[in-house]
Amino acid sequence: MVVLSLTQAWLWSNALLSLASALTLPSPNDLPKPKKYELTITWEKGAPDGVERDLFKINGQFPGPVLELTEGDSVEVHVKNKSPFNTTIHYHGIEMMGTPWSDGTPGLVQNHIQPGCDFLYKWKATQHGSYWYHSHTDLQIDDGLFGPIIIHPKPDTPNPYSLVTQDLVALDAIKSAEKHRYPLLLSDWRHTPSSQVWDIAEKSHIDLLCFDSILVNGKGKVDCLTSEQQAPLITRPQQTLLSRVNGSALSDKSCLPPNVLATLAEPGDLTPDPSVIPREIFNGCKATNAPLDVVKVVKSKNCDKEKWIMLDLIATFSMIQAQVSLDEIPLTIIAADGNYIEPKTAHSIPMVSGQRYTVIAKLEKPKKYTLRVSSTAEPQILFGSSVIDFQVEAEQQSPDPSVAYINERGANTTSDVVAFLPAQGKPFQAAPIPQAVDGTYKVVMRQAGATNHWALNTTPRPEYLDDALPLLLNPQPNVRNNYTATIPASQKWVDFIMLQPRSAPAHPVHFHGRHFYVIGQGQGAFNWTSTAQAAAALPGSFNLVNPPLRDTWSSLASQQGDTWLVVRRPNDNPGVWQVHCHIQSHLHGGMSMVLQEGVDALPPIPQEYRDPKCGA
Ligand SMILES: *[C@@H]1O[C@H](CO)[C@@H](O)[C@H](O)[C@H]1NC(C)=O
Ligand SMILES: *[C@@H]1O[C@H](CO)[C@@H](O)[C@H](O)[C@H]1NC(C)=O
Ligand SMILES: *[C@@H]1O[C@H](CO)[C@@H](O)[C@H](O)[C@H]1NC(C)=O
Ligand SMILES: *[C@@H]1O[C@H](CO)[C@@H](O)[C@H](O)[C@H]1NC(C)=O
Ligand SMILES: *[C@@H]1O[C@H](CO)[C@@H](O)[C@H](O)[C@H]1NC(C)=O
Ligand SMILES: [Cu+2]
Repeated sequence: MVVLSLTQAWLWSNALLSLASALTLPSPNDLPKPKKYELTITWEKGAPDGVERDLFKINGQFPGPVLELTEGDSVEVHVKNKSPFNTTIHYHGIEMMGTPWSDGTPGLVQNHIQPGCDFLYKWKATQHGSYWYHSHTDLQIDDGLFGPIIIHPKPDTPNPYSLVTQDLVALDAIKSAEKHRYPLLLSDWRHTPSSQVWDIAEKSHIDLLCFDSILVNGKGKVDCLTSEQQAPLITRPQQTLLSRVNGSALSDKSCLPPNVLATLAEPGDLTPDPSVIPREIFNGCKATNAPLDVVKVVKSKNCDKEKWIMLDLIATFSMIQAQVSLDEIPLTIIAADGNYIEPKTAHSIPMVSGQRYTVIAKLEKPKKYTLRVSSTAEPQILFGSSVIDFQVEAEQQSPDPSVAYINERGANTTSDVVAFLPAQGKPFQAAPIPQAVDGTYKVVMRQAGATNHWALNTTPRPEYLDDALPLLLNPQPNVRNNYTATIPASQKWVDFIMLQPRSAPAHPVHFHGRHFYVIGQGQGAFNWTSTAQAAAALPGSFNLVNPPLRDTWSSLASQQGDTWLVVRRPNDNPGVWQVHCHIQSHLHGGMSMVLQEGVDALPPIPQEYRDPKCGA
């Protein structure tokens, strides 16, 4: 019997669906059982870096529990909101094939899950690799509302391990590492809840408020540097900014001070007012010695011939970008945003908010190895770490501290240190990408009238739309505004040309729904109307053969002039999808737009999503 998957069924029209059910749907007994999770959200006290504050917990823990799935699984996530805030849960990087209603975006596909209410998300794990779930409401990621998703590949999914080694013992050890992989969630953390931080940003029109620590899996400590320790770590761009204000210096939290940040406002912007920022946001650093995250890896004497580990690095950053490195151990990157790549070995990896890398490494000498996360963002010197505690049965562990490849700014400590370049992440067994597209959309990423207001396409998306009737239930194909693009189902492949005019930081651009190919990126004005013209003029800036396949990618900073990014994406998954900057304050400041994709060919929306009840 032909088994029609649920996903396929959802994609069919009503009429075909009933025909299909009559002919080919398996009996209920044959259907695979969905993998069910219950996530109960609460707002409680916690002290991730040794300083107590209010934060979100999920099932009593921060970060939330791992959703551990296998490619092909049907998944049901029952979210119970026992916090005092509206919320929604988004599954970052999950393409939601045929289930746009479970994407978790307020005002796009659902309304907020209000305090005391429930919501049942249903989707299918059509991919494998590392992902994460997180709130898509307000700045709740900054308050800890997230957790990891690991999707194991099906046994017959081709993998790139034989490009790492041909040795059968090593391959066996890698396969066993794959079964016991470790998610590592990397976050920048503040002692002040996000709603207060946003209020301060709104009053001061300064959005680069200090962080207090970096956490790995919700654990970290506060480090304070003296001005003597800061001095050698000050980067040249930071020095340039400091020199704008006579006599200014980094604050004791190692941040550019508010009066320097105020100089980032451009003519016409609302005037920043540093005086309304409470002193403790930038000053009053108090070091803590809270416990770090420890991954204990034990090599047993008899059964392990070699020990490999697989780590899923997940950047849950609110704002920063960082360099990630494991002391003394080169990392072999095998997947980017869940997609296998041709493996590349490096000593450090740059990550921006939302991105994931799956890495493997061979451990030999028993030792405690430090995993370092060092911010490379200008506003602050910020770094954190965790520990890989490697023990070998019946062997003495080396007491020596591990030797770092990178410093507190993510810079190499010796000239031998190699950093991974994301553009080198070529898909493993890449299928050819189409050389022409059916539609081209130009969007302008810009600051919108204040240093904390942003737009993804010229005009910020107003926040009140989060509480409107979800567009998925009421598509508006004729709407004309700058923050909505309507892409008819007839356009099978589409290019997005993302333009970034003068003076802005790099933005981690994230598309919901299907992943995209990063086909071009460069500096200077983008004078062309299509990718084909641009690629003909600047062949060195484009890759139409084996471009990276991602769901989150950093634009180039534009402090030295305009930059641009071109991504190519299939339009084969009808829905209402958000595109936005993953920096939480930029998203909340309006840097977001909506794609109504194939809304002329939407799958029938199940009644439970048309008419959600408070308690599911
Ligand atoms: C900063 O100091 C320089 C000399 O050291 C002086 O020329 C300049 O006017 C000062 N700028 C301000 C804004 O005080
Ligand atoms: C870092 O690498 C660069 C390029 O290889 C090299 O010039 C520089 O000296 C290195 N830094 C240190 C501290 O070794
Ligand atoms: C919570 O969500 C509901 C439904 O979208 C909305 O009406 C209400 O205004 C929201 N409350 C807050 C405080 O945002
Ligand atoms: C939309 O963007 C264009 C420029 O791309 C701008 O001229 C126009 O004013 C914007 N529309 C609105 C309503 O802001
Ligand atoms: C784009 O056009 C501007 C103005 O017409 C011109 O100054 C610039 O050199 C052009 N850039 C490229 C890369 O062709
Ligand atoms: Cu941004």
